[in-house]
Amino acid sequence: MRSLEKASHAPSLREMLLLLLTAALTTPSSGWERWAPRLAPPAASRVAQFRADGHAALPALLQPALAAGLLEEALEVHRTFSYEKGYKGTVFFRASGGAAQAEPGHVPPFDRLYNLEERSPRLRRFVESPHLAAHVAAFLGERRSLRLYSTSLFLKEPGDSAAQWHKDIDASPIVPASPWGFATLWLALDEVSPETGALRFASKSHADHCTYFDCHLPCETVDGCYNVSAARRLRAGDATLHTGHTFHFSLPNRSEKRRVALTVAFVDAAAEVHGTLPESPGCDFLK
Ligand SMILES: O=C(O)CCC(=O)C(=O)O
Repeated sequence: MRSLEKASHAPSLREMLLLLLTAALTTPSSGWERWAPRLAPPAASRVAQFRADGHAALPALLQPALAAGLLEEALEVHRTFSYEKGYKGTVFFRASGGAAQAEPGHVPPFDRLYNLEERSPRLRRFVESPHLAAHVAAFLGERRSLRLYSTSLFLKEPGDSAAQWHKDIDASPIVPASPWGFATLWLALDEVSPETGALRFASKSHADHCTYFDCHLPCETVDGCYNVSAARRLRAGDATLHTGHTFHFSLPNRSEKRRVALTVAFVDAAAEVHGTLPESPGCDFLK
């Protein structure tokens, strides 16, 4: 009798499995952790390359499944806003809920959506992950404390144009304490190749003072001044990192394939962030 009583209180194997399944499906963190993955610390050689050149490749930063999930989320934000409105161009999502079109009258080279985490809790979970910031901080300096500055989706359809030479600092009203106080993580969510619109960087250009406000190039053109990196082939989940002071551009999409990248820009927690850029850039060739 005693043993029967015991048996009636002990859950059967079937009940145990059901309990486990229910727990897995109802725990708030279920599936949630995958959007903020722990990342292995970068190799010292990669950090050294980044410090010397102002840019570096971060192969296989994200698991393919996460890259696919981010792509799906980002495209959903893009679809529900841009495509339903028949709009192509640049959109800033605001925390207040509104979406504002930037650069009225300007024909953009490709679709750019900024701050899309405002429309997707999963994207927010990813871009605000302390693991992601810590990984970037390891490139910028061990003790650096970073905060999220902006995120963007850069979507290049077949036929879309190049992005011209620029430094991200040119378009950002921020004053980091040093060239290591601003960096952009550029995540490939599709295959990237020279044909679909890969990025190219001017190595060591981060070391020369040149911002939206004031620019002194050591010679006449960016290509003439620096060694320009080859266009890297990337798989979904691969990334590159460049400082806000590193000149870069992206090639046009001459292929039949779409190219999607998600960028996450970080600034030094101590950087000054202003509301707007000055009316006219001080640097002639950026006008
Ligand atoms: O994705 C692109 O084609 C352009 C990216 C870019 O200009 C940037 O990351 O600042």
